Amino acid sequence: MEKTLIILKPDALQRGLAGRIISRFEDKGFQVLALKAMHVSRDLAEKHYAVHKAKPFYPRLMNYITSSPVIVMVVQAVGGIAIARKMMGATFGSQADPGTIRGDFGLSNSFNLIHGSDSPEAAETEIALYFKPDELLSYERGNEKWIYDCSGDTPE
Ligand code: IDP
Ligand code: MG
Repeated sequence: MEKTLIILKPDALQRGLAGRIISRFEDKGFQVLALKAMHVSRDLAEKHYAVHKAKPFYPRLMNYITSSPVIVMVVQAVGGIAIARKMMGATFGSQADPGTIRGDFGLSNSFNLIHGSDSPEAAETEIALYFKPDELLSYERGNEKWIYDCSGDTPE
């Protein structure tokens, strides 16, 4: 099982798309382990996007992510990091394929609705930035055995 950090960015909430985006993760079978609405502080934004500090779009990215509240969540699935990235689509809304979240809901290359961790290392760091360890739930789902074939050693 892989945990990943998903952020429904300010445009997702402002445009009233948050519920539909969350539904896609539920529909796919991801398990939600944590979810909260919050305002991203400048300090947190700088920590989260430190790798982009030198990029030309960095100042606008800082303004964007701190401009209005977000919903941040931790979701889990087998291979969940790559699956979530596929569901999000390409970074630019103008290029993301139809059927993906960015492809279906946005046009902008900057306001692209959603963040998802891009590696296990990033997921661990990002989850720790947004959630305290005791905010992550651990619970059994009643339908787990219909989401995965659990008859073997690992869910398949
Ligand atoms: P990702 O969100 O698909 O992983 P990254 O390259 O990590 O994309 O960029 C982080 C965020 O910075 C993007 O989601 C987007 O909001 C913004 N961004 C990336 N590239 C550009 C750009 O060329 N112009 C404007 N904003 C950008
Ligand atoms: Mg990225």
